[in-house]
Amino acid sequence: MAIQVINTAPIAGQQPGTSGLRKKVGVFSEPQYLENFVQSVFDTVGDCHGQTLVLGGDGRYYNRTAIQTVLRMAAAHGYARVLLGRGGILSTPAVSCVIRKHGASGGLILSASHNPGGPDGDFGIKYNIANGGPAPEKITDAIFARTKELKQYRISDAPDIDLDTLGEVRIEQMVVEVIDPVAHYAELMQQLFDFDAIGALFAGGLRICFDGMHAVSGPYATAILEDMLGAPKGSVINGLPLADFGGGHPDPNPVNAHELIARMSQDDAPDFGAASDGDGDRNMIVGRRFDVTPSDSLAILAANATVAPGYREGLTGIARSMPTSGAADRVAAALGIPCFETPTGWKFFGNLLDADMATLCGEESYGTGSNHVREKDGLWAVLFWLNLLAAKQQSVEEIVRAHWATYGRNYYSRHDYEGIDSAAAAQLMDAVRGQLAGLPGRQLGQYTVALADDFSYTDPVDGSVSYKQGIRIIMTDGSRIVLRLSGTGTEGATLRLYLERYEADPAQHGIPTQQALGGLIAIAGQLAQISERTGRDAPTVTT
Ligand code: VG1
Ligand code: CO
Repeated sequence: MAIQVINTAPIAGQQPGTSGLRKKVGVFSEPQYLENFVQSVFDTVGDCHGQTLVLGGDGRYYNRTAIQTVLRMAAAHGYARVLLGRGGILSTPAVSCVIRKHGASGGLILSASHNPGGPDGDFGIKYNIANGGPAPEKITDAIFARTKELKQYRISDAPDIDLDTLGEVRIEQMVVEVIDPVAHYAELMQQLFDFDAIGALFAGGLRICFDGMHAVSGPYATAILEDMLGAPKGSVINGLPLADFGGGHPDPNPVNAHELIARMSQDDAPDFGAASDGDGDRNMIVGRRFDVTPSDSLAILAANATVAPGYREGLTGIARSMPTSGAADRVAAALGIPCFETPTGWKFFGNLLDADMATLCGEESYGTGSNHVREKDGLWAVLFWLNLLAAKQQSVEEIVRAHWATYGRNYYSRHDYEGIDSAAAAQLMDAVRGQLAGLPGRQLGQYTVALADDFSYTDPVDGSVSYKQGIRIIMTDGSRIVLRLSGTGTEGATLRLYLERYEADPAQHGIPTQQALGGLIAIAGQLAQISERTGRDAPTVTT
């Protein structure tokens, strides 16, 4: 075994987006593509000697090859130890958990999360820091800057190691410890939730369906829901991680998780349904013939947090991404705690959690989490909901309707226009930006504009500022239209249109969502000339 220094040249476009670097598998497997990026990460984080790195991925195509490369490079940089999930598997929240538990200096997650996988699909890589959370922008910016000047990378010429046997092996001076991907995570969940009460629900006949979507969460859900909590075998469907996710798209929304939605719509539907995404950090919660909007889910968990042993003491604050509905703000106000509004992406929650300014965080994109780790966490949200069902002895739908009756309902929807022309998308955003100054005070349909801006965020902990985080048009009654471009896609651009309207009157809580938001949808379409500029007369995905 020897450490080699290989000459390379900068590769364009290695800029991390909302959540790491994501590209087509074909791009990632080009010579030196992965090596260049990993070298830039190691150069940015500084001296790795004696440090521990956590490594794992969501099992998608190219995962096992990439794991071997990262191991050889970590060995060449002096890491003392790598904690590697068996089979190269670790969910994103499990990586966060293991980093924290073992005092690792960081972790590399190999995943493109909710993006499709397989040889023609996407691959991705993300660096997490010592608190277990995604590297903040100043680090991802520095990594990108480094990719533009890279001349060499360091790698061991050691042979591949066996990824599937628990225990320790060496590469150069570095110990690779292959760990059970589930054990640490399951132990943490046991500390946070009332497993006896949830187990009693299953013993009493509660039926659930958890759709693993052939992605990383299957083994976690099977171990925790079926083996530890006693849910009947078969409660977890599509539980085996597959390199191509079984041909599906592991993005848990009612469109992609159609098998789950079909089951939850049957006459003998289970009482509770849930799905997670490629890397296990998202959650979709479904009742019988009843979908829970992610923004509502955050608000409901916050309002009832003390039912779970891990949150008995209450919350210090709540944080939500800007496009996420204001339902959580109403709960925060009632609890007398602050609610923070951050840009999209989990990296912005890290400082608030570290400073104990927020306990629960959430995004409208099926992401919810807390200070137990520094990532959003799909199965955690599912267990929280089960703990809530156990405490309330009510159905999912009853819990949501009761919440609306108390706090009012924030009607909410997101319209995605995927794979549109990048230049047209940029022009659309610029054209709306150009109108912002003239909007306040203007009457649009039944609404009057109160505020129109391009959201910028000043981190209350370190004072760093992030600009251009999404256009928001806020009406005098609090209704909102938000527009931004996705930072996770790999093909063309994706326009996201977020719509929100608050309704206090319980008699008005039964309107179909798209109808309730019809006025705002029409205004957004006109302001942004969406169909003219995208060439689409409807969104590709509506959630
Ligand atoms: C999307 C979501 C965002 C989420 C991000 C990563 O980003 O909107 O809320 O944090 O994906 O989620 P964007 O830039 O495409 O809107 V995951 O589960 O793909 O890591
Ligand atoms: Co994800």
